[in-house]
Amino acid sequence: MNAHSEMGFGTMSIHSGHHKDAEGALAMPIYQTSTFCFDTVEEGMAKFAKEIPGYVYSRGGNPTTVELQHKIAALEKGEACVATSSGMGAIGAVLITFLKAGDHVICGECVYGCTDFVIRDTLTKFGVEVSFVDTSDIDMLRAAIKNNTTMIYFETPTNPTMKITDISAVAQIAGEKNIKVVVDNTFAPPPVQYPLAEGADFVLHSITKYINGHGDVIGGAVIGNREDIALISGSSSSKLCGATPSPFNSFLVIRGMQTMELRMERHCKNGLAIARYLEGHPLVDKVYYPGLESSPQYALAERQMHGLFSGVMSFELKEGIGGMTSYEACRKLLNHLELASIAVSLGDPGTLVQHPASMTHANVPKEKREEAGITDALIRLSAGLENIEDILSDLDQAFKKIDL
Ligand code: LCS
Repeated sequence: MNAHSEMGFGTMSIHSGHHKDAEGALAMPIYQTSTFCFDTVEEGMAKFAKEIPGYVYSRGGNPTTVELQHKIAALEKGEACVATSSGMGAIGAVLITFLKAGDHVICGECVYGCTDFVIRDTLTKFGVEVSFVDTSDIDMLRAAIKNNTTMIYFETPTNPTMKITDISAVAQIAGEKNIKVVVDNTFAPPPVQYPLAEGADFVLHSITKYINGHGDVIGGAVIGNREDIALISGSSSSKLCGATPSPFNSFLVIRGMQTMELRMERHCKNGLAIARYLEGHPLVDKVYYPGLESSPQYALAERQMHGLFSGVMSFELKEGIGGMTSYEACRKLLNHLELASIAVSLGDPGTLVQHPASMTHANVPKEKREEAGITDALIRLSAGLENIEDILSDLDQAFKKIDL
């Protein structure tokens, strides 16, 4: 924990970190180097043996990336962090480090499409048993635990259906049985939600999204206790399997993080306003956003997400608009948007829309997709930082074009 850990979120995102630059540079320098020189063979030997501190090779550690790790750990109120070259790198790091053949993993029934693939396909190839369970249903989760269950992995909110799981309830059940709880917090990063404070063992992120916040980096991070993070960064996937971020990307994320509180407030405020607009629109059938008072999970979301919720939501259109199926109507609506971009990703400055069934979750088998609520008519929207009137008027003009 660093000296700024008791300060407000906005202060911490600027001042947390440990780097004191030898030249006095205020901004974190980019140590764009693959390797580090030793004055003597003896010094190199001592650094490799970890008898003295210091950098040896950037796959194993780099000052710019280490500074980023200190900052992300501080933001999540965790002891330590390992940054990775992508969110999938962070997920792979946790799975590879802490699972072995014969273990059983419970994964949330609805997770990002590539996560679903890695857990369903890749893990099982290595002899890990997997069950997909709706973790928002605590009784179902409890019933799914077996003697060999060693990890419960979930997203809250889920991508793209925005379902919430009670992290502290899961942590309580898992704690009784020594099962590790891993929460993907990509959709609701601090200051929205703090999974470690709710009892999770690990929190991970695609920092590609809100943490970098500018749509120009692919990156990931895992945060947890010092011993567990040392296992990942010292001996397993990030160092030996090579999912290391570039120093330049680490620099960009450090820069992006400094405005995170302001950005998150605006993303969430715009998100709520758009969700309310969609809920009141006569052509919209359902809106999935935990910040709507009509959401069955509103009370839990309000507590766990500190009333901020997220900037992401999904929605379905009504059947029969202009004689179209809701699937046809949703494609047409997206094609008519002028300000919002059709693009996968979220947490960017600009509003993004996408069609999960054919894009982010296309590799999830159709039957499983539909069980999780990812229908062909579902649209996901990530509220950007634009002025809300402009986002709503863009939606308005597109709705008018499908309702001729
Ligand atoms: N976890 C979640 C919840 C995600 O949404 C994503 C990517 C990842 C992990 C993986 O992170 P990456 O390797 O891309 O940094 N989600 C995407 C999405 O919904 N649209 O494009 C990517």
